[in-house]
Amino acid sequence: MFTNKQVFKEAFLNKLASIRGKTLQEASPMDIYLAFGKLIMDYTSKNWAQTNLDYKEKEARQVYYFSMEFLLGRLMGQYLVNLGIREVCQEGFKDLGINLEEVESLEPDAGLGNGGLGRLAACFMDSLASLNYPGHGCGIRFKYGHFEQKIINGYQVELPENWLREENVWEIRRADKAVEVRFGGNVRMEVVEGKMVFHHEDYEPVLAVPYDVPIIGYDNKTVNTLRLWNAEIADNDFDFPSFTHGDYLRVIEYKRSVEAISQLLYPDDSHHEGRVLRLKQEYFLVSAGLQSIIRTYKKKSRSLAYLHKKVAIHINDTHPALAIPELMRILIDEEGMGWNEAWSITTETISYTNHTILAEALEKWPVDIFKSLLPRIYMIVNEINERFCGQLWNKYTGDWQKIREMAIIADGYVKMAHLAIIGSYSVNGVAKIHTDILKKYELKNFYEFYPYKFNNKTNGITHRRWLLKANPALSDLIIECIGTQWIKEPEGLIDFLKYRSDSSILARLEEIKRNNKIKLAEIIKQNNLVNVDCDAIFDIQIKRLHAYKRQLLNALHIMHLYNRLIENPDLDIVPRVFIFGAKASPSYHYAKNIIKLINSIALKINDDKRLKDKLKVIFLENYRVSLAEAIIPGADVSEQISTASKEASGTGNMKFMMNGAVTIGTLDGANIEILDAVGSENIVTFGLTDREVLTFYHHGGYNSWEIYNSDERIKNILEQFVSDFLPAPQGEFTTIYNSLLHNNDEFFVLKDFAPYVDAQNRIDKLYKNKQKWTQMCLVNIAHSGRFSSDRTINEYAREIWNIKPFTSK
Ligand code: 26V
Repeated sequence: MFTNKQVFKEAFLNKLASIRGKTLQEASPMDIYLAFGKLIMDYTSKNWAQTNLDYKEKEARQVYYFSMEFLLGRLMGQYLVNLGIREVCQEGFKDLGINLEEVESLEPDAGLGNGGLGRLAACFMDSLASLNYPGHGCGIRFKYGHFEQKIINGYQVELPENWLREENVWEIRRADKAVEVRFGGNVRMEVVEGKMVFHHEDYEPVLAVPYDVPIIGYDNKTVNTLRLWNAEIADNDFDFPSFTHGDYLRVIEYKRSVEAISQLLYPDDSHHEGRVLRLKQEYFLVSAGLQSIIRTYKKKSRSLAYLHKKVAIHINDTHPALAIPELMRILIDEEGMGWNEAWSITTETISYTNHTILAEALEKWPVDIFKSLLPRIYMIVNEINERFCGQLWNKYTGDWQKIREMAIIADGYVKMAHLAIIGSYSVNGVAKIHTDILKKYELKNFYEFYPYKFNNKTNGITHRRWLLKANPALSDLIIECIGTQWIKEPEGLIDFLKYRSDSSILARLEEIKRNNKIKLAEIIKQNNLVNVDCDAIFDIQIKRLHAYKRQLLNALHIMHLYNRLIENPDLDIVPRVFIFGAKASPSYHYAKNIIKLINSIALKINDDKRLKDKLKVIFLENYRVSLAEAIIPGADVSEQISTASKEASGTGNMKFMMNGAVTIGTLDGANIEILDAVGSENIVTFGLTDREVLTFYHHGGYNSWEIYNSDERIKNILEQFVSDFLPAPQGEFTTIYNSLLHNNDEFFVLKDFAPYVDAQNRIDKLYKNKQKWTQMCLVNIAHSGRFSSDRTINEYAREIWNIKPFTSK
């Protein structure tokens, strides 16, 4: 293939001519990007086709990962790294006067996800392919990904993210593989030869057209498929009766309503809102996905009785939980199977991951909406529910309360988590503490009923994106020290520990961090017009904006530092740059208000000469995957400060440790496992434990006024929020003030304030001993291997999916 740069250059120039009709002189940057993209697709096409053929011929057991979200970010750079051709392309381009990084930066992020859950799905895709697992993704090709965030006058403003404006070079439309998904209508029942038969009639047909994206494994021949479905109107639906009557506008209206299904990603990951369109999206995804799986399966003309032997289907949270009744529908209505057999196949095929304990995020659909949109599916869910309640009755005879609590349909709602648990053979949480809380509290009843279904799979991140690609300088140093084995077996990073006392390696690690900080400072300068000191501590909190993630606690601490410095400008503290990146859901007013608060604090602080540049606050707009890749390598401190028990796992925490940042964190989610891995000397933890938090919730005993009245620092800061101290309209932050005092501080911000300040002081002390600090960074990097999604995927493969790496023999 590209054996040397000469070969590459020739291939590239040919491609440019053949698909853009241009020579290099005439080519625009976009021409270059598109031609190069096509060339990469050509390069991988043979392996892609071969992988598909192998899976088909060897009849390997395959897993399909169903997810409403795949937060892929950019693909070009990762493809080049995984194909092992990044260097040769870079050199070839250099000869042609082209800068590869600039080409890569023309790619829009595929922002088909909100946050952790969507990014996890993307990391899993990379690990599946890199470990040679037959595993594919199934999702929706949203026309508009997560919104583009602008900060205007300190406020978040949302713009549509039209990522498909230019051609998407990574996808292949497969119109021949389209399937039909049916909404609404009626179900007519008929008894045929003593058997009940169901006819779905007068439904609205929607054409689901797949777009396939290759998922290229690292240094192997595996190319898996991420299949994203697009909603379209079937050509022959254009001639439905009203059209012939000339009702042209209605036809266009109809077309629009069909296409709306894959139009946009819902930009909320904390509040379930029962919108019909969202339910339509969910059914569209699972119906299209399942039909295509069954069709492929049947090509081998095997009996569907063995489906579960060849196919594993995983549902990422409850969003694709309709896969359960949809698989039942296909097996019963289309394949003529009996209920019991269909149920046993379904429950041996489907497995489910829970990603949150926040009650307000749990999906439940009003029965009337559900029934009229999905009449046949509703009948099936109803049947599942009745049979399940029968089982409950046998075990808990007379305990109506418990039966109502566990039912799928109750109080006029269909509860998707209950459906997911009942219809799958495995239920997992995403970090030890999260799984324990599910078993002990949130899903206690279900754990009691199905103890064997519950298990933990601690999340992970792909080190190939978050270290190898995002931080090439650090990767090179690691390779120089311990070789390249860790790229395939990330737990091998532990060998780097040998260098923890090697002062020359520590010095180089320090230098790499400093250079990464310089790069980050340039981004800050460009975007925020602020100069920051690269010898300051870069203290970073980047994640979705949520009350429970407590960006507010961080803000309170910044205000506290500010007040201390104003009081004593000579205070001996290491200068700090506090960096934030976060999108708030457009309808989450409280979260948007916190963004305004942070920006107001930034405005107040950044220009105050009295601080002698010891404090800067930066809010980077439009946080997304590609920005995360630029930020994380330059971090000194990783802020993971959620209210204990609330953050199921967190994955940003893992990205930071892998890049040699020190965590300041609560005992929540995977922070606890990071603590176990690195030891208490290499992480700074603080605050209430999950037990304490849950005890306060259940038994009371917390009064935020008491803290306000006894801690002058807090009192001062809160009064500054509601006086004219900050540059913002009068009363702008009253709601925040009230949430802390008049609403009793649901997330224990005030309660954890003093411990947080102490923890921040420990950070300051630790950083003053630079050699010691760098040693902590090294220890974090060395222990980060177990947080690679390779470890996670191996566990899913062995303990849930029962799939094996594919070997061609
Ligand atoms: C919920 C909802 C609610 C209805 C509207 C649309 C929507 C979209 C996404 C979600 C999922 C929220 C759950 C979630 O993202 N959980 C995060 O999952 C990460 C991966 O497991 C984990 O690291 C984070 O701690 C957890 O918050």
